[in-house]
Amino acid sequence: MKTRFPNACIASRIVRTIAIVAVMAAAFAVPTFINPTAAEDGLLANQPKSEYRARRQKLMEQIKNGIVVLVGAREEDLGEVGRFRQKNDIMYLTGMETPAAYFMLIPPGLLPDKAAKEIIFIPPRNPRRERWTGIQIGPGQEGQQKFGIQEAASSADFYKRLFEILNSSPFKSEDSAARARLYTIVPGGSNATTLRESLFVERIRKEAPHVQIEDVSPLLGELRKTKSAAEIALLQKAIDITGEAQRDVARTIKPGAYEYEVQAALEYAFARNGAERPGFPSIVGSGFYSTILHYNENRKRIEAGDLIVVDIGAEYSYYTADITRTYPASGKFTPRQREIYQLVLDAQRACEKAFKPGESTMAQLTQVARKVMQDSPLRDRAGNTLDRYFIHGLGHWLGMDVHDVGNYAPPLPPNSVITIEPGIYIPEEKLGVRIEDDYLVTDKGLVKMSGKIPSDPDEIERLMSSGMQAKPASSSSSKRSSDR
Ligand SMILES: [Mn+2]
Repeated sequence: MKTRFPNACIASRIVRTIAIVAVMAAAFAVPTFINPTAAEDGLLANQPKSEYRARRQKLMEQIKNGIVVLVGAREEDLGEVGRFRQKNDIMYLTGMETPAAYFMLIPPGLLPDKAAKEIIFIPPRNPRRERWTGIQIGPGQEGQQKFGIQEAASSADFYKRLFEILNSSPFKSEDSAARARLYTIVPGGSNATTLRESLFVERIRKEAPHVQIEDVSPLLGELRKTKSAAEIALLQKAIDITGEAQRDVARTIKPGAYEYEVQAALEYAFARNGAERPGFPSIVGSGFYSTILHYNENRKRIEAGDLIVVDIGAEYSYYTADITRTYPASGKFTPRQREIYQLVLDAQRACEKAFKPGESTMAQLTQVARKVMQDSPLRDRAGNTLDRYFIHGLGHWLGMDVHDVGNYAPPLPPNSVITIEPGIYIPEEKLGVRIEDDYLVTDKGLVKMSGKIPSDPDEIERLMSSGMQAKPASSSSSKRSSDR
């Protein structure tokens, strides 16, 4: 397993990111249905406009019998403390961060005598509000120019335009198989973050009950599952920033420190390196809490002898890393901690080795990890093998969502990005170990994108001891050094 760019530092990665993005801009042909006058230059959220256009084109090729409508995020959805973040699906297709927007895609020939159309609906300019919010690009020429989209209409006209289409003849055909559909996000369950989509679906069901509504999520999931070079570059950047943060974690952990101090250090490393936010709540779990998978209160004092599971991911330009390391509070693993740590690492390495391009599925790799634990001579206090303490899935897609979208059943396709994160959690020993890395799937094998971040137990101990020596000598740290 080799890292792709083993010697690159963060700064050179930024240059590389820009270079890759520029190459991608040139590589994508302009689809014919798009307004050719739209500006070709410029990036949206660090990706070329042509990239978003190619995604819309791909989606349109798959949906010929209906329109697609997506509802964007609103500022008020995020409450008093939230900073605006666009919803991932609409962001993926448009690169548009305007609050309270809608997106519509109409394939060619669906409406009689009408060409294909892609429309964003955004709020009209409001100079008084812009004194508070800063400049918001409005509908019309400026919106079309800025977002490289065929039409930028006013969101005030959204429902009028939508119902005109939904009440046109293709949506009212007698033959239900031939009838045009409305493709949108149909949320499952009552999830607050998808509430706006639910309200949209409810309104259509009420006001246009004849319309057949289809969930577009599976199609978008498959599109988002495989990443372009520009997306991979952004993920690599998020991963590198997270690597910097894990190094700071190793320097901060010591007996007597609080979990939130570790959180502060790592989130400072995120911000310092340009990450917009953590991609998910940072997990710093020490002692017993190392065995709680999604512990993120981070309030406990770290005690000598604890293991600390640190599961974190920086988000950079809408793409998040997800990397877990496990550290010994005192800078050195106990023999018991080390043997379990090594077993988890062996399980991860076995998965890397077992991976076969075009064949391996996530379920098969999970079995590989499980078998390593079953075959190990290590036991719990009752004499059981330790696979029973591997209580979660082996990994997941990684992308705009930390648990990214897409079907897991087929073999892992080239250009998908996955995590491999075996873990063993033994509450009665207050001992949890998880090791999580991020991998690019290629047709030649896995590329470990987080390979520069140490995970070998000796390297972890070395990293921690260099951190302890770098600090002004306190009595406790000098004592720990002499213990070794
Ligand atoms: Mn994960």
